[in-house]
Amino acid sequence: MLKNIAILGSTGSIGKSTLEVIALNEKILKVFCISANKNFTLLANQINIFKPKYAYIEHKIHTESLKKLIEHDKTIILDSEDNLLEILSSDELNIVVSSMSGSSGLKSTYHALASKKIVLLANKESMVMAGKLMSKFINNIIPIDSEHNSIFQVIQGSTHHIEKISLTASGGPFRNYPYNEFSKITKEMALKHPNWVMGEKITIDSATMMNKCLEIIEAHYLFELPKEKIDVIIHPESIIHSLVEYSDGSTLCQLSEPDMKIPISYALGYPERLTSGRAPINLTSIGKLTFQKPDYKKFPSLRYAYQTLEYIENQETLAIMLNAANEIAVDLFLQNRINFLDIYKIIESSFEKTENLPMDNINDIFNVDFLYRKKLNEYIKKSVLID
Ligand code: MN3
Repeated sequence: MLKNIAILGSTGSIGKSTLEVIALNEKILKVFCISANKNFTLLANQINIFKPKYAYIEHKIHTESLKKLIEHDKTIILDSEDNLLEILSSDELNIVVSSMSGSSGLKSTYHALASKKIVLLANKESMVMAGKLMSKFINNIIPIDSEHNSIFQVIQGSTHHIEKISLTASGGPFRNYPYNEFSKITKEMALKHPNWVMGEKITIDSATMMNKCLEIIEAHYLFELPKEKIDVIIHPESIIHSLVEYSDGSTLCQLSEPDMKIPISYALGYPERLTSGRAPINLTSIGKLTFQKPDYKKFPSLRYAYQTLEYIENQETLAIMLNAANEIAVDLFLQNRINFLDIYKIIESSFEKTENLPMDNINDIFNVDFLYRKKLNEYIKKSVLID
């Protein structure tokens, strides 16, 4: 059966890899709809090559320029977010790849789930913000975050007898960097990830290890495991993408090159396996794999995840605050307006600013997110972190 696919965030790193995998498997995968934030030249190229039925650019200022670059009439350019959401519930559509960066991905991801679509989830922020609501649709979510995808591959739908999962982490560019130099870390230094090529937001998250913090929360919801059963292990080579430990002493895992096309192709083909364009790893040429315990003093981010999960049952808005604080801090760091350690300072300050507010539907989540961002911005201005 031909699968019709929508890619939200097609010009980002995950979106581009998804299109590469689709091109290798044209007989079974078809691009139905693509959307991008503002990169209209790349979006136009993608439209010219893949001829999707629909396309959408979020920054409407670029809609006309986009239309001028399209060389055929097979694609309808949608002119509003509402139209995009309508297409996401179309009967013709099978799979939605949620690959936008940050909290902006939540609305369309949630809409796709509520429309009973299979969602391939790369946008971990939406799971962090709305984990409880999204859990209702857990059987329709296939993770493409490499760690969670590897666990998904291993457990085959059952968390029976799991003692613990260990999310592997490369440790980012500052794994061996002296802690007393952390305040001097620049944006350029932080944007150089040793193993993965990714967008700016997630690359900074990897440098602060906030990425792993968000992934712990993501894993909690995806696999319905308590925080005691979720661990992190540093594995600088990024070959093993996570470990699942069972009560009988067995540990299972999935190994591959650090290339997102592998988890993406697994998720697109599930339950079959497709061509990803990558060959299996060659262990004799890799030689050795190494592991370390994470350094909680250098990277307090991991602690934030456990702190959040400890109280989340009674204080559901905690994870929204954590995510908002991180997004605001990363944004300021990318603008060179705060230093690296200020990112942690902003996040740490955020914990005490949460309230116990009702979170019964998706709009409640947007309202809380809006309120918390306002609070955070006021705090940041007041505490002279920025001028
Ligand atoms: Mn990951």
